[in-house]
Amino acid sequence: MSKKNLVFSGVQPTGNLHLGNYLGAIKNFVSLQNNMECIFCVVDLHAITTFQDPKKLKKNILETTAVFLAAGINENKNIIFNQSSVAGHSELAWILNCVSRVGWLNRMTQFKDKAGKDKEKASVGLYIYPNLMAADILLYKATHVPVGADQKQHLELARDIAQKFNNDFNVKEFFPLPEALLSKNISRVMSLRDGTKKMSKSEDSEFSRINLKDNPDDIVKKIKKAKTDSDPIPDNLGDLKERPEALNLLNIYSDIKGENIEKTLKEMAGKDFSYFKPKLSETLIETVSPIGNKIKNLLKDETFLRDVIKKGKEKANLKAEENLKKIREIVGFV
Ligand code: AQP
Repeated sequence: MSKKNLVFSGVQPTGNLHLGNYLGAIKNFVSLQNNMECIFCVVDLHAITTFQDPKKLKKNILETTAVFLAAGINENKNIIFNQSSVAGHSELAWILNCVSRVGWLNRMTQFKDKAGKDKEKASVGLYIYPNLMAADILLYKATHVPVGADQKQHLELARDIAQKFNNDFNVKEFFPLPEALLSKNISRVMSLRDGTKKMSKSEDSEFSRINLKDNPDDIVKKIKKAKTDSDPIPDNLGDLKERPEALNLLNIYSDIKGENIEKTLKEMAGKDFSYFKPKLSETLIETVSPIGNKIKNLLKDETFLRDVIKKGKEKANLKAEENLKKIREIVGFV
């Protein structure tokens, strides 16, 4: 099957973009743009699956656009746009709602985590979110999707939906089966307060995450307060099995340095976290602060940011409409 490679990925404009979003996904976007055609989307339709204050949502859509640009995504080479501006996402999502199965959605662990104990009160949108994610990807016939490990299950569902659509309508290989591209070193950045939970925007404690807009003082404070234990750093990975917080900090350090964790363990073996933490803060400040400063500067020029997503929308819409025309025909719409 010789299908043209195409990357699609999205980030929700729900504020507080953090180190997990950057190391798990956005950093990967930046390297992929050199070898593949890429579409990067501010997924505002996903954001409203939990209530968003309309004023904050507008601000966050522009801020997420600024994060893409500040991280190094080239807006001329790639398509950057917001999801709600291309109506095809919602149209294909409805078609795929009718292809996807209730039993498949019931297995999605993110819905269980996000809906919590009172799932009767969660929005229907939150429940069918994975079908919309499948539509986002398949609308462009994307072949590769860079995501953090938390999205892997949704991507497997997108493959199942694509396969079922191809079988149901007897259009072999119409939709390519998209592949997840996980970051090699650290596909899941954990909370700084609890090494068994992922770093997340919605976690109440600011001390659980490093935000991309944090200033150097915040970073130093957060790393100082990050949970660890009193044992020294071991010389092998096996000894970190029962120490999730220690493993997380060492993983973050290694990923930012572009080294594997074994090399970090060689360098740090026998040292205490009181020695390691200032080194980690320094490394984080070198990487995060320039991105944070660029985000803050870009936010001063709202007209430019609006222009970037407007141009992106026009390019994305052309591609979406071309595929949708065929999809409507396959489904039997007149
Ligand atoms: N902790 C993480 N480690 C690695 N990757 C992560 N991603 C998110 N958190 C981590 C990846 O970032 C991309 C964009 O995520 P998103 O903002 O669209 O949604 P999310 O996964 O729901 O992000 P959050 O921060 O966890 O938000 P809340 O708190 O609202 O649930 C995705 O590729 C994701 O895998």
